[in-house]
Amino acid sequence: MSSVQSPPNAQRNLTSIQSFLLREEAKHPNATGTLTWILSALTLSAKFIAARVRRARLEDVLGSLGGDNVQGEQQQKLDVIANETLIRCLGSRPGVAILGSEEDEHAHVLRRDTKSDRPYVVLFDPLDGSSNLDVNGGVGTIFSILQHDRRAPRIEDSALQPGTQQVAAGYVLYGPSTVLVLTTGAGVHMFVLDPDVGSFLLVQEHLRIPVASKSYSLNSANIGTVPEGYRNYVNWANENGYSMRYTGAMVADVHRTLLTGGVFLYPPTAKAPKGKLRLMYEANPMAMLIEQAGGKAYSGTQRTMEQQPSGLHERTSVIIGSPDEVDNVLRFLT
Ligand code: FBP
Repeated sequence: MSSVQSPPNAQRNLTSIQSFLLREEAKHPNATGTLTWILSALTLSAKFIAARVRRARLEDVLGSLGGDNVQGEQQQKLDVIANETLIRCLGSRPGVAILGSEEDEHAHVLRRDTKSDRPYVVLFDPLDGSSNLDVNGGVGTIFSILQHDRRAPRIEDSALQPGTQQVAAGYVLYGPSTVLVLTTGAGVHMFVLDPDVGSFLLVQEHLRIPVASKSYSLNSANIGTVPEGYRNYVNWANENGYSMRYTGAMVADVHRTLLTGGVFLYPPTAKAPKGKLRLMYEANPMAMLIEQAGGKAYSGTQRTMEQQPSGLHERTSVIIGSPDEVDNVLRFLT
């Protein structure tokens, strides 16, 4: 009789993300199952992308393609691979009317006949922080799901809804382990990919962000060109024993902030007067997750998710994290 004890977690939480989603779906008698379909397409994409990221150096898919994407940023080979993977997985699912990607200038309109049902809009950043790839740093996929808005003047404008309209949001962090964090509006839940089983297993339900923690995260190289209020906040935090952590990948910095508390900031800068991060597929989904976990998310002094978007790739400033720490930043901006 072998004496090797399997770790308690594996015994307790043999809940795959599929069974978790079906359990959540069963709580909504009018659910059509389409959202579950879309979320399973996203988890399938994450497994493919995780495998490619893991083998990137071995398969020589690191580095840039030499061209820029619609954001004017160097496009990494894996940006394109991740983008194509998501479009192939989501594109085959019924119920997806529109896809919007950081890597593509225009939204992909997959369905125009939306009279019979209410399909969804899926927006995503295929590989956030991709400049970290070459140095084996954490990178991730961020996604936001909205219901299609038939009232939109042009069908692709259906995506331009405030973050408060999101029905689901999440991210995948491709780090030492592959972690998926998800909300469908009923709390925040964390899954880890078991590479042996090939399934995302539930490891924590109803995550809550710590109310306060003396830690902030921003690119301090920009401190010279951010508005004065942010500089005053950073000086105050440094004088009050705060630590600073920054990886250069929003997914990794927000994940750490969700688990250990603190605040992540990307203020307006001289280079990016509106902020660098994208509202639709970076700031809004992260805002929904953090608010669902008891935190706060602001752009300047406005709640991020209340902003009315005007374009798929519009940028915004970000202050996101523990409620008390976000309040500490806002004190210096008002
Ligand atoms: P993409 O990699 O998806 O373009 O995301 C932008 C990003 O890399 C964020 O993940 C990160 O928070 C930020 O830019 C880092 O910017 P900077 O290098 O200016 O600090």
